[in-house]
Parts: sequence; structure tokens; C-alpha cells
Amino acid sequence: MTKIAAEPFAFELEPSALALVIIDMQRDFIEPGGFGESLGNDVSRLRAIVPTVLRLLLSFRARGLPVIHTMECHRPDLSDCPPAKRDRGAPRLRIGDPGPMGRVLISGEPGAAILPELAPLPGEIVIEKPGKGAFYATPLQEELTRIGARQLVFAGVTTEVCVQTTMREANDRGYECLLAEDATASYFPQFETATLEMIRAQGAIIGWTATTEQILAGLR
Ligand code: C5J
Repeated sequence: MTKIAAEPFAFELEPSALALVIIDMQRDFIEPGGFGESLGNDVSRLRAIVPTVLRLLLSFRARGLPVIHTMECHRPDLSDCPPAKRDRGAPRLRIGDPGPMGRVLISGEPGAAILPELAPLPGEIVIEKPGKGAFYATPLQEELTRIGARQLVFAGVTTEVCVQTTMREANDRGYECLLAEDATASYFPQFETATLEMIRAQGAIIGWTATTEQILAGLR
């Protein structure tokens, strides 16, 4: 059994059951002018992980391993966006409002798209999700069952919101979850650090963490 040097202890790899899940690497969260910036966030921390996420993505593709991309977005009529989500706070732009990259977080709009350098290839699974977690109101569970995935490597943004929510949901469903520490980011460095710590605390209560280098060394 191959092992990945991970925290809090080695992750025992089952390559035939492995998939990469890249969470919400969308223009609206990562590019200036998008939804993330309109909420008052500095998007540069998120932008900085793009080369590392790309490295992970290309490595999985090169090994023929499955890749799943998620996107947080809503239907154009907002029928899947609870008013409690859209109306909260006083952002400059709300979900569905017209912005510099089209309507904010609406499926099919330029801002909701995944960054071009990380764009899904034909055949890769793309999950559009209305919530923070990627299992809620999506076919993710069915897709993972279809491809036989039981171990999930996670990357993407933001660490403490959509990445952590999805990892927790996956952990409850029995998946072994490994977060690529340097291929995830938060607008808030302290939340990123705290999330990594809480995931691996108490004997990997949610899952494992490892660097991209450690993960790729385990895949060799
Ligand atoms: C947020 C996400 N932060 N993808 N979405 O609203 O984490």
C-alpha cells in the first residue's frame, strides 16, 4: 500500500479509488471585480494558489485519475437561491445582480465560470451547486458512486467555507478526505490555518492534510 506523508498521520493510498475534487475556482471568487471582491475581500491570496491547483490537476489528468470540478452558482431565475442567502448583509453586489463579469454567481455567466487555466476538459465531472457544500441539491454522491471513488483529494476555495463544508459532508458519507494544504486558500489567513488544524485534529476527525509535493510523491 502506498502512503502519502500527511498530517496527522500517513494517508494510505488506494489509487483505483482516488479522485481530485477542485472546489469553486471561479472568476467571481478569484478575479478583481467579482463577487468575492465586492464583499470587501482581497482576492490576491486566492489567485496565488492557481499554479499549485493547476499542478495537481495536470498530475491527476496525466495519471488518468478522475477530476471533479464544483461551481457555486444559481439558476438565472434564482429559484435555487434562498432569500436568506441573497439578502444577507450589505454587499456592493448581490447574487444575480449585473456586475463587471455578468450576473453575479449565475450559471452560464462569465463570472461564474471556472478560471480558463483550470477549465474542465470534456469528460470531467462538473457539479453546479447552490450551497456551500457540494452534496446539497447536486448529483455528486451518484457521480462518486458511478466512478467508484472512495478517497478524495481536495483543493480550491475558500478553505473554511465551501472546501471545509464539502469535506465534512464527504467525511460523513464515508469518504477518506485529504486536503492539499497549499492548493487551498481563504481570504482570511487565520481561517485557513484554523481550518487545516481542525480538519486534522483529534486523529483526523474530518480528514488529512498534505502538501501538493507530498501528494504527488505518493502518486509516483
Ligand atoms: C464562499 C466558497 N466563500 N466557494 N464560497 O462564499 O467558499
